[in-house]
Amino acid sequence: MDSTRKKAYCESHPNIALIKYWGKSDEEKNTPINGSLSVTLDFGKTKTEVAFSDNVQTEFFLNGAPQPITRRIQAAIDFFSNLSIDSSLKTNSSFTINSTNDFPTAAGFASSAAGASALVGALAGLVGDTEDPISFWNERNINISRIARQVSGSGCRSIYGGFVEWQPGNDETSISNQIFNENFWDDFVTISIQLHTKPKKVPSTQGMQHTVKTCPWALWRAQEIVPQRIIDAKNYISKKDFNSLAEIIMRESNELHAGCAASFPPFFYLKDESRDVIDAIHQLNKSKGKNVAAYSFDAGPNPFIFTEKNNLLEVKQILKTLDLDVENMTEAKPASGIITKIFD
Ligand code: 2P0
Repeated sequence: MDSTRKKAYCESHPNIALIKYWGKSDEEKNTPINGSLSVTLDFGKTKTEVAFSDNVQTEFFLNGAPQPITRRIQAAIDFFSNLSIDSSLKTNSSFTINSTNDFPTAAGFASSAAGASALVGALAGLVGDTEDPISFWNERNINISRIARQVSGSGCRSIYGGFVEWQPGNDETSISNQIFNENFWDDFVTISIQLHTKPKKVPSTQGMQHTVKTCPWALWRAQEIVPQRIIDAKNYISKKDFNSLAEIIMRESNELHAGCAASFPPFFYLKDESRDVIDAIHQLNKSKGKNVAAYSFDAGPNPFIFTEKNNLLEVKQILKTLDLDVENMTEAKPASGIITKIFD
């Protein structure tokens, strides 16, 4: 069988950061100013199929529509087509990449993390001719989360399932690791609320660069606050101590958005409705005498609410009492990392 006729398929889930990445130490290599910690969630998946191509240029289609090959996507393509570690793996080839998202369109996800992870998982599977690209490339001293990171920072965390840590460091050392798999905390539930809002004005990449340059305490937070939080969060997850983890999750979200507001000029992702959700969760937690729910916001106004199954009904009831202009509300549980298949 001519291995160049094979195709690789990879599926990957999105992830939400409990401890946030919001700044790069090296813009070209896409390394972060601090570590982060996320949970991979089964809100939907990106499915990517990659084949070798006889064309000069790689072609990339997303949901059937041709896409530009960005510098960062090109970096992953170049990596897998110009490998110098093993001449049998050298392809010098271009690829045809077909990617689809089955996210409920209203789930409120930026799909870049799952997209980057599925792309790298498929390229790594195809070039290695393997359905276990993580191990295959690890054995060759290549950590594929590093390549996913170069495509999109948060993408390196979607390589793995469950709770995942992304280490800061340089191009070689900034990789992700699974801390606990997707079955570890079965009661951990996430609700995504998609509000009726327009697309965000400030893309994440641009927003985080601006924050690092102009928020006077952005680097201080990265160096002095986040490292201990990661240690604490891992400890609380290991004990399934939702009450303590919830405070970290909420502080992390608040500090990301405070950093945007403390940038100059400031910029804002949260809306009044987002703040109504924040108030409601704090009121609920106060009435319970402990944190039974936590909110987190990415670079947008849409809340992600974390809770445990036994409190899910009550949390949903509270959210329904708010006068939110909701387009969609979806629930998710921790999901697996990449799944790769090879076929002819
Ligand atoms: C995160 N976000 O930790 C943070 C929190 C959004 C808010 O990672 O420039 O698409 O491609 O590395 O990963 C979104 O930014 O940015 C993000 P790039 P990315 O999940």
